[in-house]
Amino acid sequence: MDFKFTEEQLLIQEAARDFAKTELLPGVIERDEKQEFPKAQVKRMGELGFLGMMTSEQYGGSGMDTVSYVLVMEELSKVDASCSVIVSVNNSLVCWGLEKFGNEEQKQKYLIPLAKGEILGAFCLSEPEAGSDATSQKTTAIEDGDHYIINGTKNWITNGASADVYLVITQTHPELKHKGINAFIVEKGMPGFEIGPKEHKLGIRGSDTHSLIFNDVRVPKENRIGEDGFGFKFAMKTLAGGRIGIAAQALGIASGAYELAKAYSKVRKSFGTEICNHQAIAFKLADMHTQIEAARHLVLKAAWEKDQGQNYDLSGAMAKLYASQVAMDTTIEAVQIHGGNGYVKEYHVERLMRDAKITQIYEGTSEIQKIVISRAILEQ
Ligand code: COS
Repeated sequence: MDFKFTEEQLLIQEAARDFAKTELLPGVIERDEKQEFPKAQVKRMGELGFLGMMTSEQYGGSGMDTVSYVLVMEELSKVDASCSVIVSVNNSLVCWGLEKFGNEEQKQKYLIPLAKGEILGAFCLSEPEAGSDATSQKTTAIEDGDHYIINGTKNWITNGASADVYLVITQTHPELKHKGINAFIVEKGMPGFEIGPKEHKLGIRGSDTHSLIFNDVRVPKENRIGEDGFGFKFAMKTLAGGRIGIAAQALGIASGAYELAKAYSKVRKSFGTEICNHQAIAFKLADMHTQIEAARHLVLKAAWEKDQGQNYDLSGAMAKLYASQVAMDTTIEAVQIHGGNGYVKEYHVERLMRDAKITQIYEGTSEIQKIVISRAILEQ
């Protein structure tokens, strides 16, 4: 057992910390308020290699391990969870899925520019009536010669308007249920592909979330990922890794709020002393620190298992379930420690509290994680 990070992991962690402080922090409140997509910041993250961290160098990525990726996710999320979700989706759901399951032509055409950050990706599974119940896909992809014709609607898609390439999960053979599902690479601008209205959200307001509408969109057969009927497995396997990224995001939101609350408690005075000297506050900090450390261990363990080539469905689900709860609890307490100041935007913790909530919902709700965990432990 070795709890030490490698030199390379420490360097990338520091690089992400510096970047978050110097390039994400300025303007983060305004971007949240205006629901402004962080275009310039995403471009910089691409240049720094944050958008294709785990993709091998051969396909334009940084060739790093999952541990490095979660370290970066934590640092970015401490400051700007709207930026980190973009990193998470592009890395875990789009680039990873394409490198693992795409064919060589798909990798050359799409993965290389995605991993380099020259273009951005989106992952489209959720539908108005298929979020948790992911096998109930209503979007159809019907074979027509050398093409498939896609019809339907996707909901709550991260990078909805900003992406260039969309991985779209569809139903081709409804009679086969989940075994009839296919995943396709759809390009922005393909005729019949429309971007719906932007969602007005509680948190991660800088990330742009849209519904997507497909009206007879003709997609060439070579854009199908894997064999006919592989789409559901593709989605499940990809999401299992995505959950590690979101767990790291939740961890970052929690540790960002904790660091702010701790610093504030050392300067804010009440009853003649800094508030950290009141046990009521010190004990909150003790709980926050302990829970964050426990979440960090779960997140790193899941990342490590993935790097070792082990099955990480269970560890990833546990990491997400726990870290997202810690994110919620910690940010609420961070607002409480800040008192009235916690309720106003300048102190950042109210935004982190709003951002935390989504980590219990997307890429599988907490209830879905409990299904995954309970099934896995009962099989053991
Ligand atoms: N890796 C590989 N395959 C998996 C898998 C995984 N992690 N999880 C499930 N599968 C496979 C199963 O093995 C099964 O395939 P076979 O019939 O060939 O054995 C198939 O997928 C269907 O699985 P299952 O019968 O368990 O389906 P359920 O309808 O019970 O759903 C859950 C399983 C709930 C785990 C799944 O629907 C899920 O993860 N839902 C949440 C989706 C989600 O995260 N939505 C958020 C949208 S993305 S922001």
